[in-house]
Amino acid sequence: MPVVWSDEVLRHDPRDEVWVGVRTDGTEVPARATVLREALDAAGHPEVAAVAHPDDVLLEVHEAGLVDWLRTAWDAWEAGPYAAAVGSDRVVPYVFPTPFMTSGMPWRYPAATHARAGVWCYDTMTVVGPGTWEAARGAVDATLTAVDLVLSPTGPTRSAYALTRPPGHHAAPAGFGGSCYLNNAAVAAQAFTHAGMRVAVLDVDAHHGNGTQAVFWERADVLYASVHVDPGAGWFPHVLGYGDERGTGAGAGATVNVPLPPGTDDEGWLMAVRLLVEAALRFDADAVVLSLGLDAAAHDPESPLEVTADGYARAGALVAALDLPTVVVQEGGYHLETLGGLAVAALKAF
Ligand code: SP5
Ligand code: ZN
Repeated sequence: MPVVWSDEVLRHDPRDEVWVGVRTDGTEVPARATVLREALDAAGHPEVAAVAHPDDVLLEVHEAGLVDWLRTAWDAWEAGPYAAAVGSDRVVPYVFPTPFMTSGMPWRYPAATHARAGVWCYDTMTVVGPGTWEAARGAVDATLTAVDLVLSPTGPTRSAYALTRPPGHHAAPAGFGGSCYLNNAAVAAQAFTHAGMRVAVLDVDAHHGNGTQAVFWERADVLYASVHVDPGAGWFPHVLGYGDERGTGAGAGATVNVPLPPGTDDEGWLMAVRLLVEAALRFDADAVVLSLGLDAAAHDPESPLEVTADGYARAGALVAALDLPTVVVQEGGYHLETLGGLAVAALKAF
């Protein structure tokens, strides 16, 4: 299966992330993309260069305000006094105008550059630096190129893998966080709907993809189905991803969540993956977007799930057996020593 690659994805380097008020080592590092690329190349997957795409599909997924802010945030920060005055080399939000702050009143867009980040960013871990926009936008181009490959009538490929970084499934229409900026998987699904297809987004990242769920919450043409560690057990994104979230309006029933307890191993996790695949069958999907987080693996530092490489291989086989046009989008996965092997295992059956 082709691996769609853009050099741009290496340009985002969080360096550090601010967690519970302290700067800790960034987890979503550029080396993730490098180890994935090398492992997939060694396993014989051909590489295809990402092609630049216009903003139209992206702007159907995200509000223009968020996209414009992301495009300009670093330049605004650099122009401000922040580097010189306080030594800050990354955009980190400081005031969050939550509904509990604005209390239904007509609030204004902040005048200060340092107050703007919190309008769009909902945590302190997802910093913006030089190259963040270019990397996130390059990941969107890789994603749309993968969709093109799969939809091409002359193309020999029924599935393609977009080596996306930064990841995307926590990015909502107007809010980003969880190391995500632009929602690659949602962009892929939206692009498939332009071909008149019903799309199943199957999300096996260890965390609930609150952003993707938000994009399609009221949509009848895109199923969002996710297996993840139970937010009720204290895990990110904490406030969404419960089993009773099923979508609303036209989208009622087109959201499926299977939260699992910390410590769940292959057997329990694969049972949940089977539920996602069955949901895609019931939904009568014409295309699949697989949000492939590799952080459910046992060694991953960011999740307490205990999945093995064999578990990922079997999950890949379950999704591949749907035998539908499929775009695989890379999400989380942070254990650099095992990441490549996990990706190779997950893609083996395609
Ligand atoms: C795409 C994805 O997998 N995002 C995961 C976001 C969850 N991040 C939660 C971070 C919790 C604290 N981690 C401490 C890391 C210290 N550097
Ligand atoms: Zn994750």
